[in-house]
Amino acid sequence: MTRLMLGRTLERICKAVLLLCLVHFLIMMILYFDVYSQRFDIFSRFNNGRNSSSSRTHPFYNLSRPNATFAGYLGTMNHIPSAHPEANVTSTAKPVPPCPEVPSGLVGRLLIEFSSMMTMERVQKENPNVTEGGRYSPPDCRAKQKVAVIIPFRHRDNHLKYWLHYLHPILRRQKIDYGIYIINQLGEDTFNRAKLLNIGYVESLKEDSYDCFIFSDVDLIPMDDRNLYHCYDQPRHFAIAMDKFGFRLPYAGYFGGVSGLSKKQFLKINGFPNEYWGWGGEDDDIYNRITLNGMKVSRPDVRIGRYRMIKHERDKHNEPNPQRFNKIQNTKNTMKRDGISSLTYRVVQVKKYPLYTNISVEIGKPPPRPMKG
Ligand code: UD2
Ligand code: MN
Repeated sequence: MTRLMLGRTLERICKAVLLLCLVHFLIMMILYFDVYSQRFDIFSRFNNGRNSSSSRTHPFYNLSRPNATFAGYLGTMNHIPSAHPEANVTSTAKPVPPCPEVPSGLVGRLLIEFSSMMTMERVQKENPNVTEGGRYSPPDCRAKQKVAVIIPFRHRDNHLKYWLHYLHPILRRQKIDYGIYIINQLGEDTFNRAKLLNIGYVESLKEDSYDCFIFSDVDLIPMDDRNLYHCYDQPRHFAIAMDKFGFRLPYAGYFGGVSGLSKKQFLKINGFPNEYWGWGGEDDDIYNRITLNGMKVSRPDVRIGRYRMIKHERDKHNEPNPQRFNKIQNTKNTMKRDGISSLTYRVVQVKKYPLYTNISVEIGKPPPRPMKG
């Protein structure tokens, strides 16, 4: 009899354990798909918010979103940001206070992934508060600087979607007053990143009185929103710890990826060189310009300046520039004549999209190489 009872109890315990395992497995599956696929928008059924910012109240839902953090997922955050401040703004004419040095809505480390499909429609839905041309200013405080974010571009539409998906919410949380400018090189001649950045400087200033210019590759996403996209006392290098370099600065004078200069700093170095055609060297030239003009590069903490780069092959017509090693030896001589003061180009079209302004330009081609011998 007692044996029978013992057997039954054991059977019940086994059943309960099995059931628990099943429930656990189901939860893991749901989380797995939400994190790695995003296409299975399972949690959105429990979330009535229209945009990504309102989804921030659910830490799990957040994980694969631009607001996602490891800390939030692990429950180690000391706070989860409340609903987006925009929602509480009324139209009373009260003057807004200056924005705080360290915005309170930052979430820290972010989970960045590029495996899910991204569409522009989705990114637009996520960012209803961004106005035409990719403009935004914090509704509840006055930012000290107006920031133009400038992206050199050609045939990277897929990367641009991810960039917008991640960066708009980050910049919003950082309380940046900003505009996004895509400088699109027309034609198939050799790519010229630094010249496009110079054009971005001139063209964005035609749109507004920007104080600060942040130059970003289209494939680079910050992994921490404490890496604040504004200008500093010295020219700023933001992308200091990239996945492709093992999250370390590849060399002391590295200035590639994402950088930021105030108007004054930019003009002090005569802008960027226009004569680097093809891949490489232009970032080192800019670094030389900064140090030769008595400035220092400022950088965030290595734990904060982390970036993920979307994997890609080298583009066509952006082959490594064989002249780059020679050219970077000569910055001291060339910087006065080659720069913003000697910039020539032709704007073919300025088009305002909901999340960015596209400026398509003709920039010419490299001068013919001198004949050998
Ligand atoms: C590195 C630097 C980059 C620059 C470049 C040398 C990093 C993360 N970045 O990038 O700042 O110094 O070397 O020139 O180390 N682009 C297009 N279409 C093209 C070619 C380039 O849109 O056909 C743009 C795009 O924004 C891209 C950027 O130019 O992100 C840099 O080119 P890349 O990504 O091919 O070069 P990469 O990753 O070696
Ligand atoms: Mn790249």
